[in-house]
Amino acid sequence: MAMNANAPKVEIERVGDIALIRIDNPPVNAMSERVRQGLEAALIALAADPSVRALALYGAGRTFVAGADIREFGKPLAPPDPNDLIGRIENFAVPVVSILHGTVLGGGLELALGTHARVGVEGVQVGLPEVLLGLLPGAGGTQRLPRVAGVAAALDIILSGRKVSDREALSLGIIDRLVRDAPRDAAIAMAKSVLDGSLSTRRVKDLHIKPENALIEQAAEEVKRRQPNLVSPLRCIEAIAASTRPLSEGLIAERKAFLDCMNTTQRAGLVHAFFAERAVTDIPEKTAIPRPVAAIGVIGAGTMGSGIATSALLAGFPVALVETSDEALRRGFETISANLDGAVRRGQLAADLRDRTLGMLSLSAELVDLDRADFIVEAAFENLDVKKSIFAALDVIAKPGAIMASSTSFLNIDDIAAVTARATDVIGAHFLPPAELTRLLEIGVGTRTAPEVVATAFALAKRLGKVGVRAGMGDGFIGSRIVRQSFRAAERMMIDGTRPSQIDQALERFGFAMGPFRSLGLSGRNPDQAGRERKTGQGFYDHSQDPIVPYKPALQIIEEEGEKAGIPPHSFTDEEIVSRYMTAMISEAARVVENGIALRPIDVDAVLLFGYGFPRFRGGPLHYADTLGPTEILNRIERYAVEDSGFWQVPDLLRRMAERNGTFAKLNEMRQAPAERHSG
Ligand code: 3H9
Repeated sequence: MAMNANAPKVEIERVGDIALIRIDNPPVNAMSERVRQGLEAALIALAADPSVRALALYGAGRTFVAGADIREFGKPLAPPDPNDLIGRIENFAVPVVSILHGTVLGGGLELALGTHARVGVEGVQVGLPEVLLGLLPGAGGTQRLPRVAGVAAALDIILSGRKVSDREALSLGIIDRLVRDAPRDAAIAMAKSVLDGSLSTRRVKDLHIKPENALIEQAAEEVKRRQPNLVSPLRCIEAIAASTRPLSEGLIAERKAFLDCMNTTQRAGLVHAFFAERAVTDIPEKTAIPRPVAAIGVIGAGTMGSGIATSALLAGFPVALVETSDEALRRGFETISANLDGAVRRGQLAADLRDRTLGMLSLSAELVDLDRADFIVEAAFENLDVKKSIFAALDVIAKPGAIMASSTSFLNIDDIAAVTARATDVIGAHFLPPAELTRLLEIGVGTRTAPEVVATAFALAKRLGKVGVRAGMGDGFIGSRIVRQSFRAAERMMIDGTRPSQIDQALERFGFAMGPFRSLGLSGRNPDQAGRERKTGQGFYDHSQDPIVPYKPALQIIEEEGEKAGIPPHSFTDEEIVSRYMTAMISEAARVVENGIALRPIDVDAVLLFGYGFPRFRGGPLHYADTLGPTEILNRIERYAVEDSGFWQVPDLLRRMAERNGTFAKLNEMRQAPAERHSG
């Protein structure tokens, strides 16, 4: 989109005795330095104009202000300070109304809370999502939201970071009225309503707050229990607790907590994760035109196939599901029904739409019934011969232009494509279990895959609400290959005499959603498979207990194996466990970047964050690697290599980075198309 970078970000328009202030900073009207300067200049000019009787503030484009400009984080805050600006609005002599449309988040809502009345345009969502970025609302949100909505609602909204719907915002008093007009029309109409007295105004700073000490304490206890690693939630609570003091004092407490959080590595990690989700869409094929996709086909009704089918149904697609036997189809149908019930419980699917959604599913034991699907995902057994025979059959059945995807995690897409006469239409679509929930979709691009087929897979990922990440061909795509290597490091520690449960606990304390052995035990989520795993000694936990406990026979086998190998029992400390596990993960990730399987380090981060439960506040393995520095990682590998030089080898990329003072962040910048680099 062509944009004039020098165009004013804030403009005044006079309509009689009303002044409209329009904020125009695409794409989301972030409150950047220039927007703040523009607002300040406009307010100073209007304050000096006695003919102005009311102000109305609104946003151009798709939304009112969606927050502070996240790209300015980590640098000193340039003037004017948002608090001064919002104070200037709150103290303005004539009434100021704000018109809220789109997603009014963070600094955007804080700006609106400084105005004397807030009018929502239908469909607006409001929220203070700073906690999701490792921060707290730093421009009065922790002080003014409790004043309008009460401490309980403020705790809920600020600690969850969730988006509040238009109706809820109205009922909580965050907005005063809902209208249907376009923002500029609403601005004129509402300023007139203020002047004729039909829309009342007030200054939020003057509102009385009811102290809720018990609620504050309860929230703090809960946060300590549920999010023991995170810094900002407790600081949010501390700032909200200060809201019972006069505004000027509360704002000082809020700002101190805000700046403390701004300086944490967690904030940097969470902001990195925010941009990672968006950076992965920058692919070489982004200018290709996606093919239309109206119907989905899924082959395989196991946990994976059923999860993929559920995901597609939830996104509104009709789905044809194919399996070899009626029995397998029946089980698939039950799994999908149960998945949809889960979606209803989570509020992801309206209860009254559940049956209709399930009705979009058709079952068949014949591949020919995929003849109408535009995008077919094969989720059969992970075996090249099985996949080849399916793709050879699909080649005959699928309609021209249909995309044929394999949900393989390790097999080479080129080998699968080779059995068809349309290798350009074959692609990898690696979903992660549980596929109806996990956000990652690794898109494996074969040597011959056509650009528009890649673009279609990315467009589909977006429609499924997933994060598509491009992976080139190699031994395993990005995620499974990296995780296999870190798992091997965990196995080595286990063979050396460290209990799997201890390894899991150390990594869970580090922030992983689940330790490697625990996730292995769960990978086959149906009881048959878990039972088999246990019988073969591959399961490390007894999942029949709640909470699950280490499975004794498995531990016994491990100890016996260690004895046979003549290894004395040895327990690594938590710190050593994390160090070895992460070093193995980072090394393999560096190789995946080095040989081009991942486009950039940030793509690897996205894969681990959105597919493998990597702690978001650590930003991904390669963002975390930068916090250690390449020399430290290199030293660790060399130290471990003394014990096992076959496993621990320094990737060339890391060695070069250590020599040249490089970082993965710099590599991200270098591999970004020049026109797209953030200006800073
Ligand atoms: C804050 O406000 C602090 C204050 O309390 C205190 C101050 C003292 N800044 O997501 P999309 C970019 S903290 C800069 O694809 P959507 C985004 O990177 C902030 N850039 O669109 C993308 O760029 P690109 C609190 C931003 O329609 C493009 O805009 N606010 C910002 O799916 C489009 O974004 C938040 O945390 C930003 N604030 O979703 C809100 N926001 O095209 C964060 C977006 O180059 N933002 N961009 O990849 C969001 O949640 C979503 O972007 C939003 C739109 C819902 C707004």
